[in-house]
Amino acid sequence: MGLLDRFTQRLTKTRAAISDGLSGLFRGGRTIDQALLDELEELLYTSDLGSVAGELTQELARLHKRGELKGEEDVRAAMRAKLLELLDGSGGGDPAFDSKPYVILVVGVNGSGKTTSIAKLAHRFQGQGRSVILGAGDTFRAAAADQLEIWAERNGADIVRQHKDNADPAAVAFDTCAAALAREKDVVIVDTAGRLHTQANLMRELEKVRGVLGKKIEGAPHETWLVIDGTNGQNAIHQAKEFTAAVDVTGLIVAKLDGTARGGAVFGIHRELGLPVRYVGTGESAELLEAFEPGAFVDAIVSKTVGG
Ligand SMILES: Nc1nc2c(ncn2[C@@H]2O[C@H](COP(=O)(O)OP(=O)(O)OP(=O)(O)O)[C@@H](O)[C@H]2O)c(=O)[nH]1
Ligand SMILES: [Mg+2]
Repeated sequence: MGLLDRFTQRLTKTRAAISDGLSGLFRGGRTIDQALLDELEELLYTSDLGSVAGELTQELARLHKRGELKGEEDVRAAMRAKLLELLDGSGGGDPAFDSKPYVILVVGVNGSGKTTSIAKLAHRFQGQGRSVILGAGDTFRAAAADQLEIWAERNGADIVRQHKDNADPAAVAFDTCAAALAREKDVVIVDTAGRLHTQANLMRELEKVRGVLGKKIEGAPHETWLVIDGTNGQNAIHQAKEFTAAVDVTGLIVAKLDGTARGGAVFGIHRELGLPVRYVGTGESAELLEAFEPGAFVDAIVSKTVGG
């Protein structure tokens, strides 16, 4: 099954909101007028396109005035073009892996999907024949390391952790790098806490972890990926900005896009943060992480359901 089919199958709620919503608007042979465009705008807000919704409908109104928008098919085509334009430069996928070990630091607010996404990344990279070692840098809760360890044991990935609450995450980062070098691992992925007593503490801790990684391994972290909870839609953008302001984030992972109609937030997220979307999470199990591809994503949520 290709990526478009997998997206279509997993992003059902966002697809229902946008694609099926569009079919609904045109039911009964309605023609395009301002009322229809207003309803379309509302529908786009529902799927969390935010400021993009107004922009998109203005563009459609402009095309309609020029006589270039005759019916449903034209609307879908114009939406597709505009949405693709909004995702320009957002495409992600795997990094170059041009260092060994290649070090990836994963950050994000608590509950956003960091640890799950790390398990998925490790699964993906191992499937490509790379050896992976995980660093349980979320030392705020011992349970976080347990979660990662269970997964690592099940999948034969190495893990470095400490066995007490509030251990020093910088020490875990140090030990993980040392183990990666000694065992000649290809990829290091370091988990982090999503919450500390204050946001300032958290950002200071992340900087310290980054400093340790860079001291042990030249150029590390080679990537710092911010995990965003896709179900939080527009709200996630504000939280994400706190991270990107404090830490040099190089890419995004938008998790939980399967469970939400708010997948349209990806457009605002990319625009507001100006970062590539490397991957999206489309479910809880290890293989449900997709390299983000704007064309397939837009088609999956905008194209007409065959026979629908
Ligand atoms: N449906 C779905 N659930 C997901 C996805 N990614 C993560 N989750 C779920 O979201 C919840 C939180 O995920 P975690 O990976 O523990 O999040 P975290 O950022 O590590 O959380 P903290 O360690 O508490 O900061 C878990 O119940 C995951 O199963 C996804 O792509 N789809
Ligand atoms: Mg976690």
